[in-house]
Amino acid sequence: MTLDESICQPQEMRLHLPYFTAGRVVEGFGRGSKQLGCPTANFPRSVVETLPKDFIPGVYYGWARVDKQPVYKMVMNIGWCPYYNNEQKSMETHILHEFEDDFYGSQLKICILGYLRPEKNFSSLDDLITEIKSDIKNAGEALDDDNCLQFKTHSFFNEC
Ligand code: ADP
Ligand code: RBF
Ligand code: MG
Repeated sequence: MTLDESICQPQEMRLHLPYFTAGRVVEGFGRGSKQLGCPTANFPRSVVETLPKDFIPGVYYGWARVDKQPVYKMVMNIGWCPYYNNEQKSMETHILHEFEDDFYGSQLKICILGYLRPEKNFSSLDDLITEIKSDIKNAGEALDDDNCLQFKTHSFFNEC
């Protein structure tokens, strides 16, 4: 089974996944995602602007590498965060690993493999956090599939 057949949904995303990109980690909205148990490494506008125009906003999973550290699982949000109604589109990556220190300014490489769900609004911050925890679990499980594991060692992560 090819990657397209197994995990690239919705249909329109078949053209774009897997999607590889990289950039420096910048300061995000400073809302204390870290305190909520879900720090997100934000990409600069230059990286967000290179996304294809028809790349669907939503929650995605894939692999991530910070500088020369190992490649880890990641889950990310792409869009305007309806709960916060942001004016600018963002790409924020939560890496499924406990880092000892922040890594602002580091190079972050990601490979996006699959789509989990659209961005949603929530009636409380607790509901948003509960949904994010479920996303983390779903991403972790999806990435254990052989169709995803093969991308963990992709040469993209070793190129300078
Ligand atoms: P900001 O609003 O500046 O993005 P966050 O509260 O989202 O702040 O924290 C993000 C920062 O936390 C990242 O830029 C990174 O330096 C650090 N960080 C530590 N652990 C992780 C992790 N597991 N995933 C993503 N970022 C992490
Ligand atoms: N923000 C939303 O407004 N709606 C969402 O459905 C949503 N889903 C997210 C899923 C994941 C896995 C992550 C990491 C973030 C998500 N966010 C969502 C973004 C969240 O609001 C953001 O990380 C914080 O506002 C900090 O910028
Ligand atoms: Mg962030």
